[in-house]
Amino acid sequence: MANTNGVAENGHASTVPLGRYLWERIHQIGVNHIFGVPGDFNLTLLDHIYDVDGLEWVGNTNELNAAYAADGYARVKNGAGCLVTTHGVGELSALNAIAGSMTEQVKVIHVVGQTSLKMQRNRMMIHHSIGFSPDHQMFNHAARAFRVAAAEIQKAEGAAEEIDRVLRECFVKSGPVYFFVPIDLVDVPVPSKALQTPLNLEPEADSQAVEDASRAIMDTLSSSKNPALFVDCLVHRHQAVAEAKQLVDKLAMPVYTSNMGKGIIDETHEHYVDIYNGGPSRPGIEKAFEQHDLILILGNLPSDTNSGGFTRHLPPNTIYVNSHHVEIKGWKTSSKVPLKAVVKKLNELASSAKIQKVENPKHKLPERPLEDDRDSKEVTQSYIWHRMAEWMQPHDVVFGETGTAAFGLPDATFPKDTNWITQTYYGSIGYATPAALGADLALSDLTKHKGDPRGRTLLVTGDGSMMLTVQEIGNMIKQKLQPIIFVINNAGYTIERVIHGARCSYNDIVPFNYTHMLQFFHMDESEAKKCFHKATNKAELEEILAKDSVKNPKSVQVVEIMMDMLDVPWRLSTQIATRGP
Ligand code: TPP
Repeated sequence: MANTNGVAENGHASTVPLGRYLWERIHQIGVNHIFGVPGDFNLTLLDHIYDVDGLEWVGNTNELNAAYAADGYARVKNGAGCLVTTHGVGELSALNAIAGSMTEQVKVIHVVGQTSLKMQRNRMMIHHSIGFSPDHQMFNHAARAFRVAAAEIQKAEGAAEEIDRVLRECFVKSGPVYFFVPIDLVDVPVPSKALQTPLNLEPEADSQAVEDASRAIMDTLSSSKNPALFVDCLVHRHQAVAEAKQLVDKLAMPVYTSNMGKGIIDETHEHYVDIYNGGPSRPGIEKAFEQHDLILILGNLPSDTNSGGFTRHLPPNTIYVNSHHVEIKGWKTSSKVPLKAVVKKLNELASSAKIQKVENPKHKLPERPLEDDRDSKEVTQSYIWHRMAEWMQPHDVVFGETGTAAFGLPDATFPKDTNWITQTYYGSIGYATPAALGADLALSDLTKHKGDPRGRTLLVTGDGSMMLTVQEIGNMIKQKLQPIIFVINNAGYTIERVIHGARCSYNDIVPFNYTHMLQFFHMDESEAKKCFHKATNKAELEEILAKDSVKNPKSVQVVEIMMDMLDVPWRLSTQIATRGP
């Protein structure tokens, strides 16, 4: 016999409500926190979250922030993040962030509470719909280009299988997926038997094709005189970080990365060289990279902002280990050759391969030149990023928001096990603040459930970007989180100023008085005073960085840093100068 939740008293229910099935599965694949905003079409669906042990509702101040938070959570967990929105108004507000997750191949699960089947069939003029005979699926259709799969649930039969299929797609393709749940289907019973078997989230692999491709890669590497490895961000998305690190040890070749792949390979590793970004690379790197006669690229993402405005020069025989296939000497494997399986196989083959020993060219590069402005008392772009990197600790999660931070931080060498997060390809400003909320929750999860050391979340954002999604700082306080937020106060959109219209009013912003921010977001007045810090020059910044309460935060810390409105990192000015067509 089943209880009110459809769960049998012997613990093995034959059915569960559809809503519960969905949450059980989402929890099983590693999600512990649900982001989103309630609405009258998802309330009963939200009720079922509380039925699942270990699953917690977080809630956000708007749906855009919820989707960004789910993205940040997913990146830190190296799994999926999840948000819930309501029909029309809610799902549409999340769409920009979902598009970002699609572009950057992040696993975000978007659950939409829809109008009832009857309302949909009769095209009723229900609130949040459009027009006189509204198509209630209009919003669903608008989101088609921004997801890798969707479950458009219209009946109980087959719904459980559809949920499983779509969750699997989220991992296999690494991207956002949607679940559209009509409000009248939330409580219909669906078979629960499948819940006893964990979902298989691994992509299907043709083992012979994986073996053949890996052997071909090893043969080509062995015949090269000066090979190198390039590790990019899709290695992370396809959950092959551990395997890639192992390969770096085994191949013992020089390793380069991109702006987005930074941090995957320990930057203090003996074989790590630097970011190779075509023209905007550190002095000496472009030349060193271009001397290699063969490059093995893992998880390439060659967008303009991730390739120095398309100025990378790769030898014609470059080997690409892509998400689902390998390209070698112009020959492409089938699509059943997943990245992780290939890197694993390469590790097996590497022990017996005879690969040319190549010295790390880093040791022959000139020292970083001293900055012209090193004696400046002001906080400058050429000073701050290296200083910040010295201050970082292993296991930190570091966000560089689109703006000068995203171009400045890549210049600095991070400690081991730093998780570097930027939205370098999609570049939607406002991303990093809510994503940092998601990340800090994910860090708590990892400590609680896996015993990982509690890393810190460092959010480095421009004042212009933070304005878009600043409300989520209130949520950080509410959730008792402890990120350290560095706000670059350079009086507006500096990155845009250096592209065009340096002093035009369109690059000015609405100025904030950050002194009151934490209190406005309901931090206790005396605590808020201790948690807000302002640096108008280097000496003040040094004092702040030395404080134990900032180094080892127990609550949200805000550090406002005053900088010049036209000062930019060299990587940004070089990238602008070398911009492709
Ligand atoms: N709107 C969105 C949603 N995303 C964008 N990328 C832009 C507009 C264009 N844009 C890119 S960077 C930027 C703008 C407006 C300014 C960022 O300024 P800020 O955060 O203050 O950083 P700074 O460059 O000053 O360090």
